[in-house]
Amino acid sequence: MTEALVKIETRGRVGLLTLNRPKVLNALNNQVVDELAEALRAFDADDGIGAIVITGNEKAFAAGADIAAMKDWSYADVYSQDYLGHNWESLRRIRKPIIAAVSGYALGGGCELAMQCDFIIAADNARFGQPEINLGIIPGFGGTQRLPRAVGKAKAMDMVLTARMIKADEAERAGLVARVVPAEKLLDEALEAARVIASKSLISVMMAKECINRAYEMPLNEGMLAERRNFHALFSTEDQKEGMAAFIEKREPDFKHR
Ligand code: CO8
Repeated sequence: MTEALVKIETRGRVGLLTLNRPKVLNALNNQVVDELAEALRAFDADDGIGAIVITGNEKAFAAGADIAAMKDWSYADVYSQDYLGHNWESLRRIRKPIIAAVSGYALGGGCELAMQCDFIIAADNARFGQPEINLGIIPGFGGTQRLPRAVGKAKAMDMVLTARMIKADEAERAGLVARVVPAEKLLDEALEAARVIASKSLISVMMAKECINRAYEMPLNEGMLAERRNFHALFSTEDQKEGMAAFIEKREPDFKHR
């Protein structure tokens, strides 16, 4: 039996996925991505889970796609297997929030995987980069698309064209990461953020995620309308009644959908 490359755990209502190929700095091959996609789909379908954390180890979140696996592939090989298509795309369809807890290197596909998550919490030793240009290729899982949306064109061009890595503090200033924390507190901080999210009404959490993601796909007017209609729809839920009643009654809400 092949060894699992993604460790799957639960902490209360939080699903925790740990990339586990430490000898190659968690380089992402098809097996890792298949396991990741399958675990994410299972957590998404599990009523006991309200939020998910993806992490690596102290030295690397992931140092990119597996160069050793890719090096001899031809155009026909990558095209026919739709490399970066199928399972990589399925990560986009997960409806529950996913936090990337990044320590050490998040390079190439590793940086792209982190950006694919809903937000990134970085350890102070984190390094982000898109070094594909050094290999005679370009980013292939959103680095030319999500990175400029996150950090703006100038910094994205700088990172993609020169392969310059940025440290956690620069990544935070640029808007790539939500928080920077001391390395030894990274997992606790990410799990606590996920626990907080998982304590809310899942239906409003998923709707908020969906609306924010639409901001990337839609013109402002359409996005505003989609937000307003979803806002209206939430008034049909028990959780809206409970959340507002709890506020007025000065108590914690007891949400049904979580
Ligand atoms: N693929 C395969 N093996 C890797 C990778 C990788 N991406 N990164 C590191 N390794 C291996 C090394 O070969 C080495 O193996 P060994 O011990 O057998 O020699 C081991 O991990 C440790 O690495 P180093 O000895 O190099 O460690 P250092 O601390 O000296 O350097 C670095 C760390 C700077 C991170 C260095 O390892 C490095 O530059 N790695 C490659 C980074 C890179 O180029 N990443 C981009 C890859 S291409 C890509 O991601 C395309 C994106 C397509 C989308 C994919 C979707 C997810």
